Amino acid sequence: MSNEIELFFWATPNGWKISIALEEMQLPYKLNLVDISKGDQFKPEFLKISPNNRMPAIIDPTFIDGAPISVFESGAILQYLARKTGKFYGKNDRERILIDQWLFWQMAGLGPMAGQASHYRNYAPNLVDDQKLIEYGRNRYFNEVRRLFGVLDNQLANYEFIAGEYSIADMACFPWIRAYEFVGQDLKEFKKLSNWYEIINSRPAVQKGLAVGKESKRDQTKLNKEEIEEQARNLFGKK
Ligand SMILES: N[C@@H](CCC(=O)N[C@@H](CS)C(=O)NCC(=O)O)C(=O)O
Repeated sequence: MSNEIELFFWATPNGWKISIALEEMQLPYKLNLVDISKGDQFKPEFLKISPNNRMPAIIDPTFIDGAPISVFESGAILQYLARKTGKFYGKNDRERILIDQWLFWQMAGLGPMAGQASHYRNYAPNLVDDQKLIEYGRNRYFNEVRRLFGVLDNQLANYEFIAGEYSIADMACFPWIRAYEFVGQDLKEFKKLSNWYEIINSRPAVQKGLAVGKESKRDQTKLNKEEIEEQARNLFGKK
């Protein structure tokens, strides 16, 4: 069996993160094109390794325990490859923590926001009239969150918690699932996710964590005009 890493790839910024890393680390790899414009990302065999129907993803046939391993999410792939090779991930924990901060900044900020900016500049104008853009944008985000809730629901069909045992992955996702009403979702539609939500919500440490800072949070429905304007200036750059 070949030792080559299989790269599931399409030529986009997220795909290039991994092709660049593989080249930099001089790891041999086999390219599998996932033509996202043709819907390859929804093929069942691809969903088995990338349940969020997004590329890039990899399969490494030679994981340390001898069994192959698959990884999706470009940030997790970069961390995996860097750990595997011992390259480009700092010399000690202090350096790694610095790298992690910028990696997560890219994954959670630069990437998603630049992606949406590109969507609204390059794709949305072909899909909808200017007057309909607000409604279109609202629906786009609603549908995307609904899809993501569904991805987690599927994951929880196989695992009690997101990644097997209770972990920081559950702690990261829980507050956003808890905001389901705020983001227009009906949790009842997602059976496993609702069940997971109740289990996490009943943990005393979670309740303690949720109570932190409660008293300093302002009730949005009670803000006056000046407060609304100040908030809009600070949060959304409104002049
Ligand atoms: N957070 C993901 C994002 C990956 C992503 O958005 N990939 C896009 C192309 S750049 C994709 O596969 N899109 C397919 C789709 O939207 O169905 C990562 O960093 O791996």
